[in-house]
Amino acid sequence: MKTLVIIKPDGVERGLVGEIISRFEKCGFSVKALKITQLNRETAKKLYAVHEGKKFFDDLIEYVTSGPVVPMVIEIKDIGIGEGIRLVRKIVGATNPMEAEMGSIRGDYASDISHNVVHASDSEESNLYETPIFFNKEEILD
Ligand code: 3AN
Repeated sequence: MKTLVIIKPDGVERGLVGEIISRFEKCGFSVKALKITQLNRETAKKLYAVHEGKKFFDDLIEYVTSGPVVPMVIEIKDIGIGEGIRLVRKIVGATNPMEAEMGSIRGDYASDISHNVVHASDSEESNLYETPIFFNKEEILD
């Protein structure tokens, strides 16, 4: 299965890009597409469309456009999409860093729900929606 992970502006600024990629690689994932880019407001709103209208939406857009992000498509073989996404979420940790297990990326590196270092697609549908925001088919290796 393949899925999308984004290192958010705080993760890039704090120099955690290598560490985060390494955690996925050590778990058996390989990188199939990778770039560094800065989101404009329109793209950020598209990415987080499910949160539109929530009280944290404006701050979320402000934050995710505040600096470079590193989106990537990672792949793991012989695992179905549902199970693979569950594994990615386990490596990433819970949305609220206070609930994220130590040993997960957010458990180890985040303390604030609004600045939680990484984003990972949380379902097959969100992956299908989010991946093309960053990569076209030709940019993702087979
Ligand atoms: P995740 O990133 O774990 O998939 P989502 O998609 O529910 O979580 O939320 C997207 C982002 O919105 C989170 N990473 C976080 O930055 C922000 N967010 C979610 N819930 C809250 C909240 N209650 N207060 C502030 N920010 C939030």
